[in-house]
Amino acid sequence: VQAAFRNNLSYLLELIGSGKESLIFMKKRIRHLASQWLLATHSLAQKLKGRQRDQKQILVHIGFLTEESGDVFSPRVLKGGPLGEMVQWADILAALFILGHSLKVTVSLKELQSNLGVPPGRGNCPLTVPLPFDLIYTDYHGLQQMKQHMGLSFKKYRCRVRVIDTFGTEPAYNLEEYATLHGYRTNWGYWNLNPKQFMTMFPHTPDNSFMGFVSEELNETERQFIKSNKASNMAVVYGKEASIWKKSTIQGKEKFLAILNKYMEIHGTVYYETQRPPEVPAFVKNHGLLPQHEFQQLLRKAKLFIGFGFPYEGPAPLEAIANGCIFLQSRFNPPHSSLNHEFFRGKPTSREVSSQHPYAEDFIGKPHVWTVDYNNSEEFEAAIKTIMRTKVDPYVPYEYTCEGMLERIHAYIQHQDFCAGPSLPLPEKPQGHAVPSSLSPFSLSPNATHLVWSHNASNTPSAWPPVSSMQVWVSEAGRACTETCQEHGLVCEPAFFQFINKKDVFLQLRMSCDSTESEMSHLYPAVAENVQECYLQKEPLLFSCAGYSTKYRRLCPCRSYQKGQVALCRDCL
Ligand code: U2F
Repeated sequence: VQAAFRNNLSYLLELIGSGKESLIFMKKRIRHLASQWLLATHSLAQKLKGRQRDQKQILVHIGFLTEESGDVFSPRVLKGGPLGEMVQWADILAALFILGHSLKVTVSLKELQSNLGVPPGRGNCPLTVPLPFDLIYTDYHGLQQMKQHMGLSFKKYRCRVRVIDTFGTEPAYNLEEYATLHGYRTNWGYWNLNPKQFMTMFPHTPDNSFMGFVSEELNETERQFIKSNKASNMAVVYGKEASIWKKSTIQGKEKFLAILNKYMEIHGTVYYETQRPPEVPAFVKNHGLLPQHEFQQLLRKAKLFIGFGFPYEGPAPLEAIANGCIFLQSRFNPPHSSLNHEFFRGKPTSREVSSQHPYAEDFIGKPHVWTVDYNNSEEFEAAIKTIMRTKVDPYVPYEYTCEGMLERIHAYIQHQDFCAGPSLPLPEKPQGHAVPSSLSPFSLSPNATHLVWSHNASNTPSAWPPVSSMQVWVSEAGRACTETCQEHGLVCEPAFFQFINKKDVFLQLRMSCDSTESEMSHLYPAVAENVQECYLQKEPLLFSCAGYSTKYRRLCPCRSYQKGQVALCRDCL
């Protein structure tokens, strides 16, 4: 069945159900963004020009909102608790619905069971009926529930699952056997999924798929209005819970708040019950927690949105920038990660977070984003002074617009298939003779720095993203493929590892291999240059953009990407 774009969101609101504050928040958001979604639908429809799109049967099971996993978020919606996850789920639901798919939404175990066809009270009996869904979007909590209640079918159907996973899951943590042997076990488990089945809030780990959310775009009238109404001396502090003011992850807050107070009027939206929270200094104008729409109105007047180091990687800085603010944040030196910071401890990633919001730092940057050392009073004060003089326009990166999100999810749904095996046999046997270069699909670039795909169309494997967008680079020792690709204006593409996991590729790149082994390691394919040993990957689930070690130079499969839509290469739609 062809999927037809929908032009009305009211049926979705019925599907979502009611009762919980979290659901009320999500529905309010969907209602408020409805006109933006519809405009975006129109432009995407034009871009896709009536292309065939299959309608999928989709189950959305929001595990963290189920009573069975504690639902700690719903009671905190009106008290300054995290809203980022709800922002994202609201947008995912809107996008899937607008793209014309058939949706079921569940937020309790009972509903999950009845949708999966498990008779109530028959807990973990193995499912014998076929799964009535092509795709299931859920989270780590939901995954656990499905494993418990789907019996043997879980293994069979897990390739249809997509896991919404804010901070990301690196391959080394995902594969049970490997995680257990090498100290990558975490509370979140190891699910042996294809790492691309994990979908993140920001495009921070190319090993996972970037799902994202949307930030409201302003029309011309609103942009003009903002320009003439900005108060150049008004700052809003990022953080809606008093605890953020108390135990912010950066030291000496009093000092830099005092500096800021010399130049600007400081506003906050910190939740309180009856009295002003004692953590918030008297000179701060606190509005209390605002409804999302009013919070965004406040940002329209403000010049500066300032972060105290927590929360990490939330939606608010993008909203501030979309409303014409400059975002000022603290650099983390050394970077925060699961190895050194409580918040990330036990999360299935070793990613190093270089500031409160690395996406804002790396993908947006100046003039919208200033990342400074808060311990350096002079640097901090100079930044404030410059920010007050700097004019910026409201800005939303394309990948965070409604159209960008629709385009990306459309591409994933039509092209990502984790139920089919890899399209080439894996792994290649390292023994025997190397394939003569004339048969290799790659050719060496003129300056001999990297390989490009050069095979003629008839031999090109049908992969997504298309292999024509691939370049193969070798990392420096100690560098990950994530950064290596980035250095060349590209992005690491794990789907391409299968094509470069070959002895012949080392030879073509003029790496000398005295021996070639095939082993399980999230660092392979790689070469240990000092001993001239080359290593191929034995386990496709361990292909990792993120892995690095000073012992190895890694083979990195990179691809081009569209500016403002890093998830897609040219010709990827
Ligand atoms: C992040 O969660 P948070 O909810 O703390 O993220 P924020 O960036 O603060 O923003 C969430 C939304 O809260 C809204 C605002 C944002 O869309 O419009 N809001 C509001 O409605 N009223 C107000 O007064 C102020 C803001 C992240 F998203 C999570 O994934 C993490 O778990 C969490 C901890 O790192 O940080």
